[in-house]
Amino acid sequence: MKKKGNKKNKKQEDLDDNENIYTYKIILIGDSYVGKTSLILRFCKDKFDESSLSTIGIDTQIKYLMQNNKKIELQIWDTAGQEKFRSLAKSCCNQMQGVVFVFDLSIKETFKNIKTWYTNIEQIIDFKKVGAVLVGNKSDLEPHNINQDKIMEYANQKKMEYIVASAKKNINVNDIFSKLLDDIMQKSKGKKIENVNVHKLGRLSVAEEEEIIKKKKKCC
Ligand SMILES: Nc1nc2c(ncn2[C@@H]2O[C@H](COP(=O)(O)OP(=O)(O)OP(=O)(O)O)[C@@H](O)[C@H]2O)c(=O)[nH]1
Ligand SMILES: [Mg+2]
Repeated sequence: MKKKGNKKNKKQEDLDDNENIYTYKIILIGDSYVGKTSLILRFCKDKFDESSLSTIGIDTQIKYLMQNNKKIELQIWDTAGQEKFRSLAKSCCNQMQGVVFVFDLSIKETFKNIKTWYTNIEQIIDFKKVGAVLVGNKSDLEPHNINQDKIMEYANQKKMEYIVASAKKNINVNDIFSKLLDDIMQKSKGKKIENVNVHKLGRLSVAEEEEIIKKKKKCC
């Protein structure tokens, strides 16, 4: 006798990708003041705040987008770079499918500290399964005082894409998220991704879904 559960799973697998929405959780990590919140604000709202306040604990944002013909609900976790919040930021990483490591191109120390962040996070997540990108932010603040070859070498060694970006001038910000999603999808090809929620939202466009979320937010 066939089990009911198996039948249901088969049906779920057969659903057309157009009818599904994939929820991915990603997190931004890096020292305080490197521009994590600003990159998220630029990506989600196309805004920039010169006097952005330091994040306290963790913030989250949701962005709907299309990637590789898949509807994606991207849950973006914004961590606080301040020393006192570091263990909290690290502890959130084990639920993530992707990590964005951010440093400030104009402050050498922030790149050095990425190595420490990476080593700490590597203790709790496996980067063979979890996507990662390295971002040098504030590219508008020329000249940069960090040796780009060293950064490239580090990124190659860790098999991460390295993206030079500016939240202020909106340079390569979308690239950060699309390259990370590519990496996540590549690493999870043919496998079931842990913690990924796939659900049916109907045949709505991404814009229509964003509209629904906005309305929901207004009434709650
Ligand atoms: N010139 C320039 N300034 C930027 C850029 N991105 C962020 N900033 C500024 O850098 C400061 C810190 O930015 P935040 O986004 O708050 O930094 P954060 O990494 O979120 O900091 P924490 O929340 O404390 O961890 C703010 O004054 C921003 O306006 C950029 O691309 N270029
Ligand atoms: Mg912040």
